[in-house]
Amino acid sequence: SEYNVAIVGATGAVGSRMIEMVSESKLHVKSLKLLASKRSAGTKLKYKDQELTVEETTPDSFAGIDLALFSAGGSVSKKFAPEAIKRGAVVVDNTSAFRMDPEVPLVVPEVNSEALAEHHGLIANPNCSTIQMVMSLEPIRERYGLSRVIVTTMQAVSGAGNRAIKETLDESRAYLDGEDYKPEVLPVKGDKKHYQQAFNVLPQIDVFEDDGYTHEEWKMIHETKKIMCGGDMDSNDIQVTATCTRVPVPIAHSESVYFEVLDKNANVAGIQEAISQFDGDVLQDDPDHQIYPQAINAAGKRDTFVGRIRPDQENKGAFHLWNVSDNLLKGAAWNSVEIAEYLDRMDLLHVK
Ligand code: A2P
Ligand code: 11C
Repeated sequence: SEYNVAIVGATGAVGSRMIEMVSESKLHVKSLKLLASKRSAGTKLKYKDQELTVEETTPDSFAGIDLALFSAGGSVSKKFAPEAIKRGAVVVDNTSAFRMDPEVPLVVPEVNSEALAEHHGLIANPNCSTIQMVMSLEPIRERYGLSRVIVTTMQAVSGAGNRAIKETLDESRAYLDGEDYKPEVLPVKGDKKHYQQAFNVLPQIDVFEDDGYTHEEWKMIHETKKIMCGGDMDSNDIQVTATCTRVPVPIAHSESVYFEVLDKNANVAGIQEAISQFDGDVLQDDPDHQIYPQAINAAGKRDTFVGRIRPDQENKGAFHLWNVSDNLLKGAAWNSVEIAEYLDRMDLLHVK
C-alpha cells in the first residue's frame, strides 16, 4: 500500500532524523506532512528533492493520514495521538506517554515484533537507552537465558533535544575562552537547578522519582521487562537496575552492562557469535587491536555496536559488555520507522 505520513515534532533533533529515515525507508510514501508547534509553522525543510513547509499541529492535521510518527514530547502525544487515531491513523509514539499502558505494544522490532499484532492504533517506541541495551542482550538471552542486568549509561546530550546540544557547545566554547555561561537546559529543562555539562558528567537524566532513582532509570527497568518478558513491566524473570548519566557527547549513548545468564556453559566466544549473527548488531570486540565501540563512530549509523565482552572474575555465569548506538537513530527515529516497515510487511498498518 501507499501511505500518507505525518511527522509531529519535525523540527526537533529526532524529528529531523525521522524525515531522513522516512526518505530512505522501504515504505511507499504518497505524501509527507511536517508538523510542529505554532512557533515554527512556515519553516521550510528538505525531504528528498522537495521543500516542505512545516505546519502547526491541530486535530485536523491528521485528516487523511495513515501513519503518524510523534516526537514532540509527552504532552503533545497525549493531546494529539488520540486525535490522529480517531481519524484513522496508526501512531508510532517516541515519547514516554503511553509506554506503560498494557494496551500499547512497546516494540524493538528485532526483539519483540510479535507484540505488534496486538496494537489498537498506537505503538510505543522505547526510550533510547533501553533500545540499545535490549538490542545487545536479546541475542544473549536467546542463547543462554538472562536473569540479571546492572547497567550504567553514558548518554549523549542530544537525548535532551536540540537546545541541549546548543547549550553544551556554547558552554564548551565559553569555558575554553574563560567566559561565564549560565546553563538553562541541562540536566533537565523543567527541573529547578541547572548545571554545567561541558567537561562534566551529570548523574541525572530526567527528574528524580521514588527511592532515589530518576525517571530515566525507572524507564530502563520497566521498559526492559516489558520488551523482554512478554509485555510484563513488573516481571521477576529478569532483574534490572540502572544508573543513568549524561556525558558531553553530542550523539550516541554508551552503556556499561553487567549481566548474569542462566546457562552455566555460557562463554565469551558464544556471546560474540550470537551478537554478530543478530540483525541490527555489529560486534566490535578485539582488545588485541584496540577495537571497541565508540560514540563518534556510531553517530549516523543505525546499528548497535557491542564490544568489551568479558567474564566477571568472581561470579560464574556473569559477564560485562560495552554497547554504543546513535540515540537519535536506533534509539528513536530509525526504530520508529522500522516499526512502521514491520507493520506494513505484517499487514498491520491500519487501525482495527
Ligand atoms: P517547534 O520547532 O515548533 O518548537 P527537540 O526534541 O529537539 O527539543 O524538539 C522538540 C520538537 O517538538 C520540535 O519539533 C518542536 O517544534 C515540537 N513541539 C514542541 N511543542 C509542540 C507543540 N505544542 N505542538 C507540536 N509540536 C511541538
Ligand atoms: C535522554 N533518553 O537521553 C532520554 C531522551 O523517554 O523518550 C528520551 C526520553 C524518552 O535524555
